[in-house]
Amino acid sequence: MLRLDCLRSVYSKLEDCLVVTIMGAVAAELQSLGHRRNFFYLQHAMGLASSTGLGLALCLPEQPVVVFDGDGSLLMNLGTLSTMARYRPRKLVHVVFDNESLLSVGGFPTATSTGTDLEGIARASGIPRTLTVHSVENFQTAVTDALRGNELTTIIAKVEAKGPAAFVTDLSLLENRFEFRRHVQSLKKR
Ligand SMILES: Cc1ncc(C[n+]2csc(CCOP(=O)(O)OP(=O)(O)O)c2C)c(N)n1
Ligand SMILES: [Mg+2]
Repeated sequence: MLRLDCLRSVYSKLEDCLVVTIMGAVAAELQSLGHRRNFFYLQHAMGLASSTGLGLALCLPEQPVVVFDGDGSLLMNLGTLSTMARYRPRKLVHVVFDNESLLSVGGFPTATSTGTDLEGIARASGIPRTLTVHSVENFQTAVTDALRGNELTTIIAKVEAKGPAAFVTDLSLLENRFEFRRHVQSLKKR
C-alpha cells in the first residue's frame, strides 16, 4: 500500500477538517494533491503533530481534526497517546503512516521494523478506538468511519517505504502558519 494512494482516497473528505501533517514526505505528498488553507504542515517539531492536533481539537470540539503522523515521529513522543487518551476529544482522527522507516531522512529502519506494535501501544495508552489497516480500501473506510463517528481514533496504516522523488514546495513555512491561523480564527468566530 502506498501512502500517496491512501491520501488520494480520503482527500475529498478533508475539506471540512483541520489537517495537521508531520514534515517531509507526508507533507509533500498531501501538498502534491492540492494545498488547502485548512492544511498545516508542521515543520521541524518532530513528534508533535498529534500534540498540535490535540490542542486544536480541544479548542474547537465540534471541528473534525485529522493528523497525518509517521512511525518515527510517533516513536519520539509516545506520551502523546496517553495525553490524547486522557482528554479524548471526540472529533480527532490520528492517522499513523507506518513505513517502518525514517523515510524522509534517508530510510533508516525504526523500531516498528523489529516488532514494535504501535496499535498495541495506542490501545494500552487508552485510545478508545484503534485499528491497523493494510489496504487502501480499508484505509478509506477506516478514516471515513472515524470522521463520521464520535470517538477518538488512532489508525495505523502499514505502507511501503516509498515517497516522492523530491520535496518541492512554493509554500513557505510562515505563509502556511499565518494562513492556517486565520482559517482557525474564522472557525472560532462562527
Ligand atoms: C527533533 C528532530 N529530530 C530529527 C529530525 C529530522 N527528521 C525529519 S523527518 C524525519 C523522519 C520522520 O520519520 P517518520 O515520522 O517515520 O516519517 P517518514 O519520513 O517515514 O514519512 C527526521 C528524523 C527533526 N526534524 N527533528
Ligand atoms: Mg516512517
